[in-house]
Amino acid sequence: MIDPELIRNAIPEGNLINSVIYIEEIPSTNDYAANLTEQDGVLIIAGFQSKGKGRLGRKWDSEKGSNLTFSVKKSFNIPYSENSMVTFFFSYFVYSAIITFLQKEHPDINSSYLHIKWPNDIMYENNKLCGLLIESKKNGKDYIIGIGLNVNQEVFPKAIKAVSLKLITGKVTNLNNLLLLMINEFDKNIHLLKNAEFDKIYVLWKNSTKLIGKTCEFIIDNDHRKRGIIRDLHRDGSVMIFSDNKEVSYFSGEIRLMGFAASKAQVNPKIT
Ligand code: BT5
Repeated sequence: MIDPELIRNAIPEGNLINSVIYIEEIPSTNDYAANLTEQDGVLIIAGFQSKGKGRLGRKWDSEKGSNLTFSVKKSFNIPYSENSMVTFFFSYFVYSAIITFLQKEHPDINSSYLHIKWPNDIMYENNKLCGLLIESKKNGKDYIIGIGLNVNQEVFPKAIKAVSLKLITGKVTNLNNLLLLMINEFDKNIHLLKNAEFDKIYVLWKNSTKLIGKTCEFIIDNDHRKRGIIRDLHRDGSVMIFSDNKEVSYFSGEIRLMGFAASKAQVNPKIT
């Protein structure tokens, strides 16, 4: 169970989070954050979301009290054209926090099976462990970073190919410790975003994907899908798919990998 007092007392001061709101049950932490007048550095945690949101109108379903569902509301002074960096930053540092957790608490588990799937899913092999929903205003400054991480949930509907840390490790994880580990990971590295070190962020993110060269079905929308090869992941956030003898870049859509086989990822590259 989340202990909001413990989180408030242990949260690193200053760089990222100024206040912590815990609510037992709300429709969506992202929607709650959007309606807050307070702008900068708010962490909103839900015990349960009755209408958790995914991207493109999809749903995020998470069992009561078992998982982490939270949002960070934060302003970043970066050009709108670079807004994919916020996605890259948070996806990468969620991924690296999970790797740190697994290596420290469960060294027997193969953390190299973790990877980021475009645009911002954290996968363990071919199953989804964590999803991020990042919403921004056109001014390019105000962001809501919503994170759903499956921690102690053991049963998921078959159709969604989900996994949790409990299913990976066999052990129950303390939600407070894990949340603090993630917030510390963001806080420790937030200077990369603040100092516009975009090349570094992009390389970290790109190196933690395992997609380039893989064959996929690319779902553009309900009526359009293509089979092709993933050629590149661009700095602007788009993915380049080679299909029908041409390369086309897409900013939204979904990748379904065909015959995924995990290969070793670059784990925790050094940040200099
Ligand atoms: C995402 O969307 O993966 C973004 C999820 C973000 C959730 C957080 S929780 C805190 C904050 N407040 C919110 O309201 N949302 C954010 P997308 O890539 O569209 O994936 C959605 C799809 O993932 C669904 O259509 C299902 O197929 C699948 N899915 C739903 N719940 C899942 C779960 N718990 N684990 C794995 N997959 C799930």
